[in-house]
Amino acid sequence: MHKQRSDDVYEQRLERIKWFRDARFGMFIHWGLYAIPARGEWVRSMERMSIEDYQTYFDEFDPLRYQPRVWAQLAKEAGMKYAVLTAKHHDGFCLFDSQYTEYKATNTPAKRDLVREFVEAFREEGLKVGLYYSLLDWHHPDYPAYGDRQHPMRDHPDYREVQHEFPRYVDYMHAQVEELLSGYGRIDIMWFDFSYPGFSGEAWRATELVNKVRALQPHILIDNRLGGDMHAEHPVAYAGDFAGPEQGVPRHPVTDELARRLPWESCITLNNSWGYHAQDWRYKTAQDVIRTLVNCVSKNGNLLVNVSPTAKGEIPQKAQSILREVGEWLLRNGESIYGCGEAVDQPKPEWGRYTQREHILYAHLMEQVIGHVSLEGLRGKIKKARVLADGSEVVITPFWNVAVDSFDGPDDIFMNFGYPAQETYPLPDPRDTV
Ligand code: H79
Repeated sequence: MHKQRSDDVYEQRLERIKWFRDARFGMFIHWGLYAIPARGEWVRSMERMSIEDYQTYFDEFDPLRYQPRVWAQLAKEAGMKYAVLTAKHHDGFCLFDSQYTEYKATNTPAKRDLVREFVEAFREEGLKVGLYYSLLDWHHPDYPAYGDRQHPMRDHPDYREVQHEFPRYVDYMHAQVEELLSGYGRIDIMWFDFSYPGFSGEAWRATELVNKVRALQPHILIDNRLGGDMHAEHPVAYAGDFAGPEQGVPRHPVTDELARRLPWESCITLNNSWGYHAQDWRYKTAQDVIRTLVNCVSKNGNLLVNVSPTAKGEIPQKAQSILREVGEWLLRNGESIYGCGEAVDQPKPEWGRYTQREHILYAHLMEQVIGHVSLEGLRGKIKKARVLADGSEVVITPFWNVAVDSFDGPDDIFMNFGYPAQETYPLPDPRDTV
């Protein structure tokens, strides 16, 4: 009986999450007042700034070159299929015109509902839209510093004397989530961030919250940061639709206690900051991003890559050029990413990774190989092999225990290891023994 219910929940999620699995690659956007100090989105906490210290950024926030259509076009060029914008980050500043606070973009010199423009522009470009909403709120007077280990005011001498009514904050938070999910059309992802151990789940009245979310947007996907254990055989209602590892890729496909595959999404920064950081020049290369994307897909996961728009509303040129380069690769190799997942019964090969869709196995060559690429365990199972990027034939040599022998091509594939155009080989029908 119980088992039946659990299976239903699992199956319903599989159905709901289909587009997400197909999409595989999305854009995270961290944008807010912290773009002005330009030292990352945690600046208020790290530098122990009071609300007053931070107020100057509110008073001058004026993103004159904010054109979300330009962001959406970049996301498309990058091959991304969805985007998630910080409607509110930990500093409590709302990019949307909330009726429940004055701490919002419409009250700054920007005078615009930045979330509305975002959802409209991204939808217009055919992208799915998600909203990030911080459960932490360092601005709201009823949000308790004692629950938040990194609250900017936590050690402030006067702070303990301030009267808090935490339930009022939770009401506020619920009301804002409802506002976002009823006033902005179809929202595809609700990305809550985050819970501390012991300050999670029902502390947020999470069951009630998730029920409201699903009532307003039945198709919506919810991340797993409200709390609860996604991996349980019978997860609580708020445990989420997908796991959300941050700044890393899991070593194996993510599974629950019954060893069933769970959807997941790794979110990573492009340099080392989420919010705009003017001095952070340590960007990943396009190759890093491509390899990380392949890594995720080879384990059934998605990749959400962050961009950090400036206070003026532009995505830095460096980030743009990296993402365009990734998009260039995806143009020729996207078939091995979108709608693909882990290879059935194929362990990770020595030279790279496999992804698979139905009967096509994609071999991503990521390491320099001398001589030949060994396709262990596939002897006699490959009908034919082609270079995905240009369609050219790859010679299979059964002599070497099933190997793709080196060959003279327009570009030697083994010199081109890992990047960019020719790393991917479709190997049709591995399960059809010839
Ligand atoms: O929104 C982004 C981050 O701001 C938020 N989640 C992503 C998506 C987040 N990152 N880390 N955390 C929340 C948990 C807190 C980490 C901390 Fe720290 C470690 C807080 C203080 C030490 C990271 C490093 C933030 C400041 C320094």
